Amino acid sequence: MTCRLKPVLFSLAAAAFLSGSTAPASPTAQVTIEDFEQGISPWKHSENGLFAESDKVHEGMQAARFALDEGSYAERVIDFTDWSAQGGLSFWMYSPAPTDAVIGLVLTSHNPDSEGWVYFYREISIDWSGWKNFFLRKDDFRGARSPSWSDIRRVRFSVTDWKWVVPSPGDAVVIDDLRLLPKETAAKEETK
Ligand SMILES: [Ca+2]
Repeated sequence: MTCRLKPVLFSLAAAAFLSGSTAPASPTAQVTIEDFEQGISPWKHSENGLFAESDKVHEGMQAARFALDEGSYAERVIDFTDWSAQGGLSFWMYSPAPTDAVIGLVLTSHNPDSEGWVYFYREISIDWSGWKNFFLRKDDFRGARSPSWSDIRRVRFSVTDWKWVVPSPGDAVVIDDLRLLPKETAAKEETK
């Protein structure tokens, strides 16, 4: 009888553990938004705008190559939408050489009182070579039409959408490891 109870107890413990693992992330947890290990299929993108990348990778086996051509964009729906307790966004980007390109990073939100595109955004100048780690706090973004950090629905890289973007035809960057940051580590943007 005792022996037959053990699997039940184990199952209960496992169930408790598993249910705990699906609870909302705490402010101290890192949340992976995209590591590209499953490819680029969740991404909607312009023709020739995004490719799976397995040569230049920051972590794991895959990343994504984003073209800096005019009109290029890539975006995906985000599973983890409530960023209110998180500190900011981290990602790695590789640029083979400095360019004059300026792209937009967009976090699409929602505002029931607005019919327009509701989003946070910031520009990124592709002016370095090698891997660069972006640590972006919430106040590093600007907002359009009163977006909310508790309702972030999509992430988008864009060489379109605004007059201030600057394409660099024929060039591309590699993106990897988009993560939400715990509050205490989202201190600054830095290059490594
Ligand atoms: Ca990866």
